[in-house]
Amino acid sequence: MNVTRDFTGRARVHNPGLPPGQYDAGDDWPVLSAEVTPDLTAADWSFRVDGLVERPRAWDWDEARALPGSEYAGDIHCVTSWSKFGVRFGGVSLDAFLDVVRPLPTATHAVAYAHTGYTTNLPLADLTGGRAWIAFEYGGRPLPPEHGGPARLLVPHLYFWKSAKWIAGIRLLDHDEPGFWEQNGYHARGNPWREQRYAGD
Ligand SMILES: Nc1nc2c(c(=O)[nH]1)N[C@H]1C(S)=C(S)[C@@H](COP(=O)(O)O)O[C@H]1N2
Ligand SMILES: [Mo]
Repeated sequence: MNVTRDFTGRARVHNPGLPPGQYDAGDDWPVLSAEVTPDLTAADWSFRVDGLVERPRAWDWDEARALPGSEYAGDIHCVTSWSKFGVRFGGVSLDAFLDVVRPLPTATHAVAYAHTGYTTNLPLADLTGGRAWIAFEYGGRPLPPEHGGPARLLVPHLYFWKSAKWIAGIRLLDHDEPGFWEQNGYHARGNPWREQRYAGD
């Protein structure tokens, strides 16, 4: 961190962990949902991986929770310009699911979809290598319903709209297929460090 003074003489902390155009939301965690929070219990929840894979399959809550646990501790960045530092999510690495279904060599992209119908597209490479999770917990507690509980996708190195709440499945494709926000002008990948907010950025 380095401290600079703005024109009023107020000290401002510039955090090098803050991507361009973002601000630190501090303790706030805004809720951003295009849908009404669904009434989705753990018993109703399931997660499916299919499309260009050798063995498509679905996991129910107990099956998903039985997979080896994995934590993310770090930052998240919303395209509406808030970032949140030092958050902690608990869940299962997406690699654990992909190891079971075995993506075909032709799979290059994915569409993640929610139990509500929300969709978002990602390059498959952004979902592998320990950089994406199915998250069940936040700060050691069950993920609150408004934040995607019982389970959400978490892809913290991309803008947070890629982290689909109430995640229902991921379909692997051989092409990029724009999701909900991407069809409405947002960037196909959404790397906050390159400020890929809108198509063409
Ligand atoms: N199902 C679903 N997932 C979603 C969204 C949504 O509207 N519906 N909004 C996205 C956006 S734009 C952001 S910034 C984050 C917000 O997550 P939060 O409400 O937990 O902060 O969820 C993402 N995932
Ligand atoms: Mo967002």
